[in-house]
Amino acid sequence: MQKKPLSILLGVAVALMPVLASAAVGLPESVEVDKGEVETICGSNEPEWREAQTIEGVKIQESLRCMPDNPAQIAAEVKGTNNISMETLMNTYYAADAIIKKNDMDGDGDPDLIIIKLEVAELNGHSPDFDGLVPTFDMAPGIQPGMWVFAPKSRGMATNSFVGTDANPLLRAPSPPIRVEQGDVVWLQLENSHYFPHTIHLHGVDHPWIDSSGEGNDGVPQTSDKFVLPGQSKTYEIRPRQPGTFVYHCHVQTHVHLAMGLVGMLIVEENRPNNWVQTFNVGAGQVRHPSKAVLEEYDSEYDLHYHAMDKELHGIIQKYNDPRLIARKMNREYDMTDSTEDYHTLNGRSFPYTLKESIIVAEPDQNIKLRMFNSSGEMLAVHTHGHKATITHYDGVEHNPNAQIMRDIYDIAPAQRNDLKISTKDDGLHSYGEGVWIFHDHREKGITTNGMNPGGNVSALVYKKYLNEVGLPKTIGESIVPLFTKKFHDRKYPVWQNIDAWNSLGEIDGKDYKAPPAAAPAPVEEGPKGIAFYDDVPEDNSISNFVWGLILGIIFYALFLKREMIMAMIASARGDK
Ligand SMILES: [Cu+2]
Repeated sequence: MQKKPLSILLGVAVALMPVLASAAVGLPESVEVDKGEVETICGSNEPEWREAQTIEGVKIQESLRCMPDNPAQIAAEVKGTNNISMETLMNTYYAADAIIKKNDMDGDGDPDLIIIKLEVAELNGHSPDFDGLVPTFDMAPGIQPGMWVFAPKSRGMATNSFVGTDANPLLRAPSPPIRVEQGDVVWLQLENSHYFPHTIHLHGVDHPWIDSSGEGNDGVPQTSDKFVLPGQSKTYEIRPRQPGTFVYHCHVQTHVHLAMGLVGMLIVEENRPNNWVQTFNVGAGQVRHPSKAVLEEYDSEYDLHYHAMDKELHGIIQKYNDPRLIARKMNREYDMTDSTEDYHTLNGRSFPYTLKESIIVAEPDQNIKLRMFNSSGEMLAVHTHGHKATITHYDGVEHNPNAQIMRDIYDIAPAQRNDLKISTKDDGLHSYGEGVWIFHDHREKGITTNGMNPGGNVSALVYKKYLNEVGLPKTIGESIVPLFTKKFHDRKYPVWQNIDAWNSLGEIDGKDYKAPPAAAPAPVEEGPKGIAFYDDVPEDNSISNFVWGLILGIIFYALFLKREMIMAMIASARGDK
């Protein structure tokens, strides 16, 4: 008699099991997420800027990238702002005294006294006038870290126009590569247009410790130099006896001032007759007027400046305007030893913007000179796809030509420089042939932006036949167009949405999350045939599961109630007594 309630309970439980099981596999549906607006990728610059041309007698190489340099600006950089027409000068943002070149002291056809003026600019800083940043420089779509850079002395406003906040083209990251000729008398004048003290240290460049007037000339406040205070200026005197790829950087609170961007390449070109070198290479990348010595051995030349940023440090100048507060936050509260590099850049930008400015354009059987510089806080391991380059110079000093080695990974310690020779000879060693070959840091964090991939310092060596008419690589993989959205860099973009015809890997709404997402449909066209049981299962699983469970429950319950009778029947069938 007591068995009955227990039997009923068990029966009900069995009957409800399919319903519970159905609830557990009831998965949220994939939803399609709006991917936001794609930027105009190319087309902001004048197309004729990409052509090979001669301005003011200056030969300017072709530049097939999507955002080429302004040729008038290159003419000013080669001839000096004092030796060009007013018309050419007005086509640039240079101040009239930004680059003065004169005095052919050795009579070899090029000027030997070079006066270069540098200012200090803040990019993406807090505006005292409105709730936004100014002047703005985009590292990637919607990514605007606060930075300080050395910039050539410019004319007019810091912004491009009255209506926007975009920085004028001379105010940008990285601090520009500077080129001088071996033996030149160079006066590098720092006009401190910033709110903090700074100096310039000439790293690796031959320079006397004190200048001709007995003042410090090494840029180090603790040993030789007074601070160059806001509004002051100071001239560093250089007469480099050795050529090479070197560095200039601020030496005040170096750990943060260098990380903020006050660091650039300083290249001393070998002395040759009639050698007018391109004093600035704003934005780095292709050198459109290579020196005589470079052209003896190479078809083209590129400056590749790698830098990395901790968003916490670079956010400080976006929160405060008062220099006293910024000094305390940056130099007393911020702890560099706890920092993490979040942004990894090549020539001031991250992928995909690197494809607009920092591609290397090649043709078969060429020699290309790369000058690589690492101003990040960690070791880099740059890898070239499809090519093994020869390392010709370390830190500006030529490696014994008989001992030069070829690699496909180039390790570069912080502040180090590697000069590379890339040969595009298709022999399976130097090059594997034509294509769109990326080159990137092989520390995996180097290919991320704020920890998200694709991003970081990735760019590409592109053979001319794989470049389209606006200067973008003709890629044949997944489309890169969606990466040119703020939404992607704002982490709002689904990882795999629309990669398949079924849109099986869209997004689900996290708030209603109940169970793991459904598996992708198996890539078979038809399911197994001929099993009537499966074919007859209705589409709606929860109702059919319930009906089948109920029938099975009733059967089991009936069997349970009649168990004695059934056992007796079995016994009699077996012939038991
Ligand atoms: Cu400084």
